[in-house]
Amino acid sequence: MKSKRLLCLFLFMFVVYSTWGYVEAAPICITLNTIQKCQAGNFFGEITQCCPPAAYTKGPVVDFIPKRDRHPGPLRVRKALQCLSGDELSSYSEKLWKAYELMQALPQDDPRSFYQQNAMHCAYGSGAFVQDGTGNLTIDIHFNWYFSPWHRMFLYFHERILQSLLDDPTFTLHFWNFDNSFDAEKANRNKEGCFRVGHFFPELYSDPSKSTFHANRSVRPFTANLPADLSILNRSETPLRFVSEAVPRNKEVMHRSMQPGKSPLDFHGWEFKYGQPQNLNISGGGSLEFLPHNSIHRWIGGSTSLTTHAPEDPIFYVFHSNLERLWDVWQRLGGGRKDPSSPDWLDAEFLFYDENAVLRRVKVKDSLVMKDFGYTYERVFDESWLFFDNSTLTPVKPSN
Ligand SMILES: [Cu+2]
Repeated sequence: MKSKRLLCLFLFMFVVYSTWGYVEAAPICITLNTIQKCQAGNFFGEITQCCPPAAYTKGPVVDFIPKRDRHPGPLRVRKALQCLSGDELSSYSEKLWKAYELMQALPQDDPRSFYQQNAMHCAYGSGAFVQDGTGNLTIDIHFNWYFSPWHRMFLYFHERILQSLLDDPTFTLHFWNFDNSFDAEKANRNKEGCFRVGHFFPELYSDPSKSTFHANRSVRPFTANLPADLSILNRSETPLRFVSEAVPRNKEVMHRSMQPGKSPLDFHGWEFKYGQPQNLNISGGGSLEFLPHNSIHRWIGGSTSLTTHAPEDPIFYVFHSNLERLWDVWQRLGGGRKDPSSPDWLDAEFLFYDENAVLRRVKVKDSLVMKDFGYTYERVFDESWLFFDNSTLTPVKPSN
């Protein structure tokens, strides 16, 4: 661990004192220096001011190793929102709404506040952070291979803050199972899990009187019986109006996005290393980020379609929990699906604020095993896209 810290320090010094202007590729490391030197961001022309509050940039920084540090006790289960019912639905709704009320009531300059949750994502996503010692090379966690690990860590600390505000370490952020377009309840009556269609916008996030509501959305999430459209990005702003149209296309998008690919980068996105300029090409995103993820952002619309504002809508956190679940599913499918093995990815480090507003440092290599973070996901009907009947695509089977 110490040697990696030294590696980051060495790289910083190397660039500062280098007279050749040539930088060896290495992992991106966000340090206290990075946070302290945060600047106005620029997201495709939108000038952003989303740096962490100055009073919280002095440190200390505490390492967080999920496998070692996670909460004791059984794994918490993130459940599919479409299957919550009865008492479980009532008690979960009350807690969820209360948690966001409390988070939204925190002062804007508290790193745990709802305002700062968006700001952190914005800082990491609009070039507000500059790679240490490079002068002007900015950082982004979209359109490249940091997408999945960074968002997993971000959600994890977001959930820890919600738990702390509720004073309930068992509180769990559930997920919007937007990829499931099939009703498989009858066929799976005796199996444990959720087999209901999941592609409609979750009702828990649709009530204007509740803290999980967000008015700045397009009409699509508010339109009854309109399924999420996972290929909207590839066509136009007009979503598929009927379930019969959306189902086959969603299935195809999901199947393709979850393929092994020719290299791990097909799933994870383009490499992005220390000393390289930030990539602003949307095609740099891996198959999960590029199509289902970007399509859901656009389909919800409003502020959710903007990187700099998307986490202002609480739905952000439950559709992203489904994306990180899908990373876990992809890993477990096997068949050549493997995360990158490059140290330039594995040794990258990011900083987040925890429930005590303390900066925590997590490495990509410590974020690869979901269960290390202390939770798992309810079984859902991934078979809805797993066995795609199309001769041009290779059918895949789950390994467990
Ligand atoms: Cu993001």
